[in-house]
Amino acid sequence: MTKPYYITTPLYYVNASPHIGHAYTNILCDTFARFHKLLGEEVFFMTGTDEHGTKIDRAARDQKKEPKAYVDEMMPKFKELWNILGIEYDYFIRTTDVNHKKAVGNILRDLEAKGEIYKASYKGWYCVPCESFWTKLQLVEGKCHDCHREVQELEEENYFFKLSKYQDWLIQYINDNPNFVRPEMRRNEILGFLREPLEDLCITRPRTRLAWGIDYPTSKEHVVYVWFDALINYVSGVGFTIDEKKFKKLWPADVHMVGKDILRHHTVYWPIMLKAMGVEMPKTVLAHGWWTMAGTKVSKSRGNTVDPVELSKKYGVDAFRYFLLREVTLGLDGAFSEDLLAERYTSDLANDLGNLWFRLASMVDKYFEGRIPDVGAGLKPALINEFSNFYEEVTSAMKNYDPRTALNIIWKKITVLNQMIEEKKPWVLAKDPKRKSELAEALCLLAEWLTHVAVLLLPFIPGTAQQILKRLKLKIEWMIKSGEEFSKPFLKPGVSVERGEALFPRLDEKEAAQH
Ligand code: ME8
Repeated sequence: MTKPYYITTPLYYVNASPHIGHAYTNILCDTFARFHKLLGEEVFFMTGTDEHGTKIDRAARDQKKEPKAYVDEMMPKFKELWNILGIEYDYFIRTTDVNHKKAVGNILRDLEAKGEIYKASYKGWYCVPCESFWTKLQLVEGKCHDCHREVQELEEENYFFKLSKYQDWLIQYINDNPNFVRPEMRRNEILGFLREPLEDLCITRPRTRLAWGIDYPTSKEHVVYVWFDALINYVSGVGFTIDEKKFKKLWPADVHMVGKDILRHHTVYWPIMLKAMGVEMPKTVLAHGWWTMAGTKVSKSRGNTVDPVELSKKYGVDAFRYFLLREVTLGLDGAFSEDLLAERYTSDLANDLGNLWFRLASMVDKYFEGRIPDVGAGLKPALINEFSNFYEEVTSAMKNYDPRTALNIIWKKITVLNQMIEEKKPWVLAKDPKRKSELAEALCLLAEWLTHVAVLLLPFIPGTAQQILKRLKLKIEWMIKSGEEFSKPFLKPGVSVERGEALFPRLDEKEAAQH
């Protein structure tokens, strides 16, 4: 039995509502998950929320709430957004889940028993207003890393995880496994970082300073550092130390999708934690870039967030998904502007895809009473190759984690189909009864191609792709297991087509309809 494709998102902090950045990561993962399902694979897609630590504790206190009550109130905002955006996850994990907490305790006990953890006195620099503890290296000109205010030296007892012991192993591992850290520029960045000696990682906080965390299993005075807790979700969510059968079925993850901001946690701390635990490495950590506005990262702390719900309402979920997937190459930063989104909507979706559907359906209506003409054995065998090349190209881009290229290939085809209409001029053929079979063949060919386009669009813009297939009376639960299967015609001869409303109404009309 082949192992299911296991894909994860980061667990988002619940101290603010999700914004376009969080939406981007989840849309990427959803698209890959759907693509692998389309290929007939079993998929396990996990997302969730990171609910412990100083940030959350402080946000709760600011609102005069208990941390647990606060996270219970905030978490549903994420589920609601995933629902709106059509994110089909299989499991939603919260770091406050009982099973997760159990797994963290089990792992720590085991690592302590193996001698991977030690207790030591820790000197650091503490910023009182930020309630943050910094190492000397993290200070910025001797001041707090975040707020640049004065810090004071503090000493406290903590538990440490032996990161440094595994530095040489990690460098070797990253060198030997070119797909472990992607894209390549991030791999180089991490190898650069590893040229400096690694410090052991302080994995606890004294309860007197921070009580909102998972209990450290062997000391009542400490709670677990939020990152050590959160990273474990990738294994606890699939049953590690709780349900070994499930774990064996799903681990290792095929890909941890993350933003470049948390690359180091995922490509230094996490692999070393797994190595010390004696657990296999995930196949790939893939770091995407940032959405920026006016040159700065969109983020809750900078207060320049873009609301995905508003944009999805205004342009439609598929247009929002399409824009994020098409506008930037996965791995690079992207400058967000609503004008660009509106431009993509009009040019690519309304004009290219929307019009293609509209013209085809109208001609089938007008010349063949709404039925796709039956051309018998008509479609040329050469087409089989064309379908299968199309499938191979798109699939290979997606297997290479490059949804932008996949969409470029699909849109190139859409352009060719629109050109075909211009060249064939079905309205001229229709005037000549002797050319009726030529007309039938042209429309049948267009309809077949559009069907193949729609099938490959299912993972990217699921609502629209399903709509097209529905209008062509095709069932929408697609599974293609091979290029060969994709090469066959999909349409039933003589099927009646439902023209329907415009797939992407003009923006001015859409706006008028919303008021
Ligand atoms: O870091 N552009 O949570 P977080 C693109 N809890 N993606 C962005 C983005 C932007 N401007 N802003 C945020 C945490 N993201 C930890 C993770 S994992 C075990 C723990 C996305 O709420 C991107 O995926 O700060 C980034 O890595 C993540 O949100 C950070 O979310």
